[in-house]
Amino acid sequence: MNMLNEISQKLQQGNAKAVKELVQQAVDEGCEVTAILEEGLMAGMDIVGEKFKNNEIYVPEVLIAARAMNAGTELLKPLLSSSGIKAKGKVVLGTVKGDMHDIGKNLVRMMMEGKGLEVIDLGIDVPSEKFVEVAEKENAQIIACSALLTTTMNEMKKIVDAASEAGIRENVTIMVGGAPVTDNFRESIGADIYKPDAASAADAAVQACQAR
Ligand code: B1M
Repeated sequence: MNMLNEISQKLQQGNAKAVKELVQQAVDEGCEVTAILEEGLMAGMDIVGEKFKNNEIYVPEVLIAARAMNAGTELLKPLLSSSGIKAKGKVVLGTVKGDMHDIGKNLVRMMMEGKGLEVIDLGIDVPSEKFVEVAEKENAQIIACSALLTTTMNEMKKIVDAASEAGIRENVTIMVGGAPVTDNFRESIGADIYKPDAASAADAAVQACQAR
């Protein structure tokens, strides 16, 4: 098995220690940083994302794999910035105001980072104005918001309205998700993308960034 394949395999198994060692070894042996990232780490996370989408694995496995991914990307970060590789796009992510649920949101972040996006994670209980303020300041292509409560999902409409009021609506794709959210709901509030799970949210975010 080649080393990049081995990195992908160990990531899928959630073996952070092995991933870290293999990534270091690959760097030391002169392997290209982009290859380590794309053919090793991201390839592994893609498989994890697919399995998660198909209910072949569950939240704990994804979190463990994501931790292994982080162990690898931490090592590569300084090399990536010095090699001038740009992120595929910038996302401002958060759980909406009044909502403290963040497990799904964190999965979305990990999957997005696994796809090469830069994610600014605002955390939980984020007011609509904050999403818009940060997206504007950071020139983000995407605002991604998560809600787990039927009582807080209406905050998403406030985010769409706040983006319009700030004059940035045309410049930003607004993505919504979380257990109570549906595509009908997305349409009713004028948001752009609804995805039911973290893996498809990450795919859609990359596509949206590429389309801009
Ligand atoms: Co809360 N809670 N909770 N809870 N909680 C639910 C959501 C609930 C369905 C439980 C129930 O009654 N059966 C219910 C909501 C009912 C409703 O509104 N219809 C509920 C309630 C009522 C509450 C409280 C009000 C309880 C109380 O205090 N009386 C309270 C509210 C606090 C608040 O937020 N203000 C509360 C509190 C909590 C805890 C703090 C204890 C804890 C959260 C811990 C944390 O997140 N750090 C908690 C938990 C764990 C749950 C359940 C059990 C699990 C949620 C979860 O993490 N699922 C949940 C019941 C359930 O779902 N079985 C429940 C796993 C996670 C991976 O899934 O977040 O859906 P999820 O994310 C998915 C997709 O939705 C999607 O991707 C992920 C998978 O790939 N996704 C996106 C998520 N965000 C996305 C964004 C996208 C795209 C996809 O694009 C931007």
